[in-house]
Amino acid sequence: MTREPQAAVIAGVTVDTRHWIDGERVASTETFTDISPIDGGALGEIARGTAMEAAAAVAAAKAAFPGWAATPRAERARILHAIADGVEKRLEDLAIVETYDNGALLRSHRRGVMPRVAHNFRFFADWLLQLEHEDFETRGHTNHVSWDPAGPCVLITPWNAPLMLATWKVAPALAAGNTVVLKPAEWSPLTASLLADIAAEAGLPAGVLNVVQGYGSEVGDALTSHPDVRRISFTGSVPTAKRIAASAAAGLTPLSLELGGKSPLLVFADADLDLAVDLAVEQYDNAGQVCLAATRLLVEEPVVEEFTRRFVEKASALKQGDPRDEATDIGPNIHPRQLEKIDGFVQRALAAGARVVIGGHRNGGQFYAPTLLTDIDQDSEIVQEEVFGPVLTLQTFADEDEAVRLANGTRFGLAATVATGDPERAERVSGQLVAGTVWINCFFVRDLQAPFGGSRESGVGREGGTWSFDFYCDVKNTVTAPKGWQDH
Ligand code: TXE
Repeated sequence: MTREPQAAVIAGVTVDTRHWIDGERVASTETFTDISPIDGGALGEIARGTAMEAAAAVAAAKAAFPGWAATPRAERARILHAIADGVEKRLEDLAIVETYDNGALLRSHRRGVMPRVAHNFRFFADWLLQLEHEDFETRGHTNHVSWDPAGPCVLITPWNAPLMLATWKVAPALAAGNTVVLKPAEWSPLTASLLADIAAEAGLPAGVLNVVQGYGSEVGDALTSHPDVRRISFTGSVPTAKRIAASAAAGLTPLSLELGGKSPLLVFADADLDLAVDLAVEQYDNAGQVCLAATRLLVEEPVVEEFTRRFVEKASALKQGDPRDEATDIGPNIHPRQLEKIDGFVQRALAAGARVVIGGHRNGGQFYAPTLLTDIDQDSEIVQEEVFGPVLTLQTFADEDEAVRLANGTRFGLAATVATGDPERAERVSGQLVAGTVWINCFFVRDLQAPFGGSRESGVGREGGTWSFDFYCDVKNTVTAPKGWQDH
């Protein structure tokens, strides 16, 4: 249908549903309907971008690049802090809109996610100011290494933590002096639009941040194959990543990929079992739509019975329901298609002989019951493929070697969690795990200065602290001859 999208009003908050290109709102002739996972209701008509808007956004980013790149670091940092101020000022609006849009808990958005969004800007602003490579000498010559901005960056982001994941990329890209075209996921397009408003109010010049809405299949190629794009950063699925990587390869455009996972939680018999159970139940957060989630529970044989008993008791007490309700622990899954996909994985696992410990079925509306499946083979689909729903599997191991073999036995390598009371074991095991992040007796602790990313099919490259600047900058070495060189 051809319509002129303008705005959606979500619980009293107005969100412009057009693109944001070169400091202006731009409509598309076509729109798509954004649906809330809470009740399936329409939230608004969103501009359905085409190659034309993608090209306009990259052109705006290209035109704005020299000015922003030449802006002194202190001024760039000041504007990033002003964006963080704006996020904090509109924190409640952002939290509410995000909850309506992707169904994750309002209390998490209020207390965890949106404060972290502000922190993303503050952190990279401050990191920029202290970013120096040491100069060094070679036979009297000085080497000066500088972090030069790279150019327009295309940032493509998913729906499971929309603004959080977008700003992990937007903040370092802008801090480094680059300009940005952000393409948020079509299932959760709204907070990116609010971010554009906030950035403009904070004084970010026109064209420095652009937001293109639409389906990845329709605007994606135009963005990722554009010859003026200097960096592509993507968080999402493996198949889409491979397509983007092929497109980036054609233009030799550097890219960073943060993809899915099938991370293990290893529970050794010497672990604090209550802690291990807490860590396991935490994996249902965000209805299981977390790339880092430790969805494979690997438990040492002597404690599996007791672990399972305590897990079932705790997981059964989780309250599934309206994500706006403070008492809710698990909200809906993002989209009917995602629910379909989750149930497909579970039903195929059951048909292949898996046993349900808890759940294993839909739970009305757009909910899937928190599920634990056991009696499964390492090679089975449910162990090997990312479900991206509240579905965990339980396997046992006899010793450390088997634990490591099972843990490493998928094509992913994003994260791993180890529960053990033995520090030497923790060191030994973590040293053998293939994972970008290993947590020992904890989960989800993430300092922005730490490297974050995945091995194998979980990704390419790392984000965080210096690693982000390594990616978003063209690092240059300037070698100067000794004083008096002209006398030679
Ligand atoms: O992802 P896509 P989907 C995994 C998870 C989930 C599955 C599918 O297992 O079930 O992926 O999710 C844009 N060129 N993760 O289909 O397609 C798209 O518009 C350029 C894990 O939603 O990868 C969106 O903005 N862009 C993950 C973004 O890519 C394209 C988070 C992600 O969508 C494009 C999300 C194209 N050709 C899903 N096609 C994680 N790592 O956390 C699509 N897009």
